[in-house]
Amino acid sequence: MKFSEDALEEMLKRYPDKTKKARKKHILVKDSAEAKQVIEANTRTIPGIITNRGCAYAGCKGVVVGPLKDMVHITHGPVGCGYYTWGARRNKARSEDPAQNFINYCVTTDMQEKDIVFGGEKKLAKVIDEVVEILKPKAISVNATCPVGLIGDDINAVAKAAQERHGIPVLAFSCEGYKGVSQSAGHHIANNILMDRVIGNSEMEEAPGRFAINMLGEYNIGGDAWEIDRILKEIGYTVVSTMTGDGSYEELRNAHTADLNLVQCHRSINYIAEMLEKKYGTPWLKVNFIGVQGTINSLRDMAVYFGDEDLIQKTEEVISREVARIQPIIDQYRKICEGKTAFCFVGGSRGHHYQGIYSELGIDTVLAGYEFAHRDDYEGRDVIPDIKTDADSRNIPELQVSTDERRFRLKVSPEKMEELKRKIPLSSYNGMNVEMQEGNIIVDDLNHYETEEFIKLLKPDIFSSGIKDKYVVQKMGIPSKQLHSYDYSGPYAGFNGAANFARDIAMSFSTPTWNYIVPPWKDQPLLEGKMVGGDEKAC
Ligand code: CFM
Repeated sequence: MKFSEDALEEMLKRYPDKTKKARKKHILVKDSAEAKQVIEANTRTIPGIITNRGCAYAGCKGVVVGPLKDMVHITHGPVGCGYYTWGARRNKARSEDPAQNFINYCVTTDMQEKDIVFGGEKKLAKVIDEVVEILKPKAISVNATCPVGLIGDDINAVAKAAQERHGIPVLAFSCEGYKGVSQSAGHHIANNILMDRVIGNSEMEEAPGRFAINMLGEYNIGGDAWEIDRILKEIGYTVVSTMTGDGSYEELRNAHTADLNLVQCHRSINYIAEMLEKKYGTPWLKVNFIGVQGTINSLRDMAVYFGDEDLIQKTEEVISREVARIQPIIDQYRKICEGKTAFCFVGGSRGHHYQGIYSELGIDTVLAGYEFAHRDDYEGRDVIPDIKTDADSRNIPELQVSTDERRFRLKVSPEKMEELKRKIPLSSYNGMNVEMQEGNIIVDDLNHYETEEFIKLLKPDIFSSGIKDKYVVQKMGIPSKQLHSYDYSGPYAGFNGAANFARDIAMSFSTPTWNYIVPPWKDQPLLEGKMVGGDEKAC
């Protein structure tokens, strides 16, 4: 074991008793000798703790809905909520019709105190009218922020009236920030409405080409989806829609025609994947296009699913050509990276997905975790029946879908499906814990105190996380790589992405900058304080 329970106890000892008990359930040391390692996840962050989590509005508008480029996304709320979801996530988009690409716009109702007192519905209706007049989008989304729910604005009624007035879809998302315990709630709300109002609402009955797929849970951060698209199209796949990076309302309407759904980020979009299977009979396959090996495995699994000889051959041709081109570049960078250690703490998928590429570079991920994932993202989907639904989860409506009698068709026979399930991850995801090395640590909702303490204990060579903790870590003299926005770089997916990632990580290790940093606490007096024994109110 690389990390002892004693060290963990020592670290947690600083918490008041109740907090310590609660946090302990969110931390695991990987130990395969234990039959089943259970982790607590998707529960409320204890008030006062500095978490990296976001809110339901961030998960809905910022993550799932926002990247749809031919829609205008209106933030109904204070200007700050709009501002902080404006461009920071780097979900890129381009369009053949630049007049229908609104990705760089930030539209908000800019709620003021007056609106909180007298209501914001009229203001929202006016903003929708202005958007239609000036930008003429194909569709509009209205995204609720906390005050909207608190004062009781009826955004559904406003959206419905505007839809009738203008003759374009106006979708209302009741994703008030406080719903659920994190942005995960917002993903679910967004999934429900996209499934209910957008997917399948076109006249298209057949996919526009062979081997038709939807790419789910890929948000084109730093151009990732473009690199995946390049590879898939070269092999011969027809990409019907990408949800939702560089995606569009228009494409999404046709998603029912695909033969297979690929799921990159399980956490944010597993709801749509399941509903598409139930409604249209389209199976979903878990893929991971991060890392050379992850990309190869995903491409081979897809080829197995379709079982077409020419497709299998083309897949292998592309893999050998790309590996021959990319591997020598990665091998150069690996010389710099080999033997190093990393922390890999990201939202709900990347904490797992990036471990593969780290290990390809010879880097051991000694600590990993998710901000807001659920137990199945750690322990695998088998655990879903054991997850207790609490009051926070019940707050999010479950959309009941049924089979579409006209459009449902089995893409593969039940026997073939069983056979395929034994070979490839169809309707299945094993979770992060499986791939963690013995003795390494898994932490759910890692907070800032624990970040600093774990860094002191494990002394990682690189810390990968987000903007909220990046600078604290850098001031400790440790390189930090943002795996949310990629720090202005990318793409990191696919073959070209793997080479970019290797270059950026090697660059972090090679710069002498870290030796010059003197954190403020090294040469300035510190205020000392202490907790009063075990009394929760004292912190
Ligand atoms: Fe999925 Fe994401 Fe992630 Fe996520 Fe996010 Fe993101 Fe993320 Mo930041 S959808 S769960 S809500 S892969 S914005 S593109 S990087 S926390 S790990």
